[in-house]
Amino acid sequence: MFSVHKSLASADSNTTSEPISSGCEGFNFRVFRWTQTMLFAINEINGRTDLLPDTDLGYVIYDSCFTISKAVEGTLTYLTGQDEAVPNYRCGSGAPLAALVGAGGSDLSIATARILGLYYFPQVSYSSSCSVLESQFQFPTFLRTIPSDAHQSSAMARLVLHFGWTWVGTIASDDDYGKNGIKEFKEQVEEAGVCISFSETLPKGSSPENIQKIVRAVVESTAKIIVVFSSDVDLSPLLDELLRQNVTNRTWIASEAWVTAATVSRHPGVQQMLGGTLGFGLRRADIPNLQSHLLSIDPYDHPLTEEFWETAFNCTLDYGRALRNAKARAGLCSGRESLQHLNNTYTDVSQLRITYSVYKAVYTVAHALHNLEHCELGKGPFENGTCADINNFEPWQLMYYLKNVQFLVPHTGERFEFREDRDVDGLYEIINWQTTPEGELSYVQVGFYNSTEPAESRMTINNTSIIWNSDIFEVPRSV
Ligand code: TCR
Repeated sequence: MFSVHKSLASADSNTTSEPISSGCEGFNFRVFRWTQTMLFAINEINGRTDLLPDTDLGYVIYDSCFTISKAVEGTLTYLTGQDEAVPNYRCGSGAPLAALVGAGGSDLSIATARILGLYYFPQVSYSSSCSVLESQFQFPTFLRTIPSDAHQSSAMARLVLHFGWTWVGTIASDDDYGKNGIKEFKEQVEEAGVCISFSETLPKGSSPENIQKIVRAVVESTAKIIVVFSSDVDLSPLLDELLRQNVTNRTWIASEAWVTAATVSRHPGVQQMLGGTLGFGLRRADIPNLQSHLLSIDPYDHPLTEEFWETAFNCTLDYGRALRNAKARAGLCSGRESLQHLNNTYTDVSQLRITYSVYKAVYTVAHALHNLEHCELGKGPFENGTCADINNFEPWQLMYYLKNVQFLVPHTGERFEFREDRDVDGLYEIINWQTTPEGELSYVQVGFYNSTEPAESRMTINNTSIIWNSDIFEVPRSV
């Protein structure tokens, strides 16, 4: 489950006709790359003779549209295998359903995990990092390949204290991710004597008045350090307005969800405003062959690939539809356009961070299934040493194998396993946005954070390699 679209198309709330499930809008190229990475990993696994040799993985993709209701609807459709919300996951498709990879943001995963938890059905999330999801009591079958934000909030607090800043502003997205991330950050810095100049919440959906209010808070405050816990999607409207009003001379502290977001850093004219940004990114990986997979997709494969193509090339694939639909884009495309020359975040494999997390999530499920399939009768983990049947297992049986999975991730060699609490360690690169001679922003790693180290040595940061806002080397003051 991926938020391939950024929002619901306007929901009609009148009740004079039968309500229908709303469509979605705002195609997200970055998330589409994650979706294709899941397919890439599944292909890779199905081609292997050492991992699940006798079983092929299948998939269904649900678009959660950055919206809780879509995530819930998708989960129910997935469990029922039909368009009715009647859980009956044994019958549906014939092959047993294994696990949900998703659902996107934490607010969506919290909703889906509550439903899946009822059936003890496993969910492996690649991007839901909210610390609330740590609760095994509330979310018994939730696992993730991204670290909990408990680590990131501590890391941010440590960063602020490291530079001696005592007066900062905060901005959070209006969801579990932003609110919890900022709350935990604030608790830690306030305890250390830092004062919060302002605390603003970004609106979901369009709300020019709220955006103006936040801009005013930023402009009027003397705090020059602003900590933002938000995804790029929710942050963009604010940045547009700050840019319009030419608000510069601030240092921005970025949470993982926007620290390497091309939608922000490649936005025309942001260098002045956002140069010098410091933030936390997941560790980057290289996945050979992923790019050729991304470039080789067939536009006619699926409605999503079709929409991807039309959005990317700003054209219409189907001549008949172009004639019928006045809203269709003007130009026609042939389906043979070259993705290679498309300068788009979809084909950019230089920042595989969440992408790598998706890759690991798929492998986690594959290895769990492999171990389930190759269980030895009499030595199995279930009652009296019994095993589960790969063609007809129960969700809790797969859950057992997921919790205990251990493997080396292909290509990177990283050793993967869940900790006792089903989370992974908090490892982050500290990233600084520096302007290149060509006038573009580049992401430069200036430090590292490792939650498994003792407190004193968790954060290493190379002060002299940081270039601050307005291209200076001196640490900005915020008192
Ligand atoms: N956790 C966020 C969602 C999110 C995200 C991202 C969205 C993360 N990283 C990158 C888009 C792009 C981290 C959450 O809600 O838990």
